[in-house]
Amino acid sequence: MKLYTLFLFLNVCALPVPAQQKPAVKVSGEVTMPLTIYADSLAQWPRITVNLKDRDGKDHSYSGTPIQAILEKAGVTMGKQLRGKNLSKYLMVKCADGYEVLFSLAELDSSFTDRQVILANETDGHALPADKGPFRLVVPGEKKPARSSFQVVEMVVKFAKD
Ligand SMILES: Nc1nc2c(c(=O)[nH]1)N[C@H]1C(S)=C(S)[C@@H](COP(=O)(O)O)O[C@H]1N2
Ligand SMILES: [Mo]
Repeated sequence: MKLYTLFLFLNVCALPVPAQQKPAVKVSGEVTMPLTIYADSLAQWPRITVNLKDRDGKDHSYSGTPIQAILEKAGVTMGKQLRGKNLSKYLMVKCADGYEVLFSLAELDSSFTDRQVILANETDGHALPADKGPFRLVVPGEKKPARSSFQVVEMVVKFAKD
């Protein structure tokens, strides 16, 4: 009888732990090291601040990690490796509400452009509000903020060719 109880207990212990619902951004696809970035781990990454006008033309500051640093860490072909066939790769950014925006890798690489696209978690010195956060892709230097996607949950790198 006791053995049976122990058996039951072990079975309960072996039940899968429910998946954590911690907000995160997954980086996958044409990467050598898939990553998951959690809200509390963004502090470990390099940080910069950029400005972005909102849809009403008002300036706001956003702080976060350059997207290039994240892609490099995941082993995406950036920098010297971004040539030849690799120039046909894109980054698709996916959001909690289904919004999706696309970038060619060259748009995000400092050997092609001075523009610094960041994965931001703060605006004007505060954490992003719930409806915009915890992560927003901030794309400075465009005429409108339509590609500055909020509630980012996934970033996928793929070849545009099949
Ligand atoms: N996830 C998500 N991000 C989004 C959108 C959206 O519908 N969903 N709209 C975009 C558009 S069209 C604009 S103009 C800006 C608005 O950003 P703002 O609130 O800072 O002005 O958010 C962009 N980011
Ligand atoms: Mo917009």
